[in-house]
Amino acid sequence: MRGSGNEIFCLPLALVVLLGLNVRDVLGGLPSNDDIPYCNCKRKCHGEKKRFEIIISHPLSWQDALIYCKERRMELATIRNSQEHDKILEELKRAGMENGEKSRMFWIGGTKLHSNRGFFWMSEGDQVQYTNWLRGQPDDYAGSQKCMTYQHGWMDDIRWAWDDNYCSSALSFACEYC
Ligand SMILES: [Ca+2]
Repeated sequence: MRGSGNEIFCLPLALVVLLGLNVRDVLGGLPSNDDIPYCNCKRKCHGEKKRFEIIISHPLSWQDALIYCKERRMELATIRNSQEHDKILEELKRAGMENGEKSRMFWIGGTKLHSNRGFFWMSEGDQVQYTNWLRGQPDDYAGSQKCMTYQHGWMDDIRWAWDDNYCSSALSFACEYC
């Protein structure tokens, strides 16, 4: 029917869409970050306040580990200096993994997947600067190792340090939070 009430409502809505205006802007403004549940997107987690949680009960691929941490409002762990390395060693001790028992390697949040600028941290997108690679690593073995693990070394390099590994491998992993 011509001139129905629907046309009166639809015309202004169509104009809003055509003009590229967000309907939410028109109808009362966007929510602030405080209104979005579980959003910690602006919060940095560095230094003293950083805590680690090592998950060894259900091994995941690097990508799934990333999602696991994020979904719980954490990040796949970042290690930005030797103090943070010492702190994760303390956590390994607490978890009874000090000498590579229970798990000899676990994911942390560095990758060079889809990157032409080398390893970067997923939590903030910043390039990895402090490094702690095992001897001979990263070797990008077979051109397929793009994700970062902590690994209990072997032979003449027995310590917890980093190795690049296959992102699809199911491994333990470490999340961080503040
Ligand atoms: Ca490697």
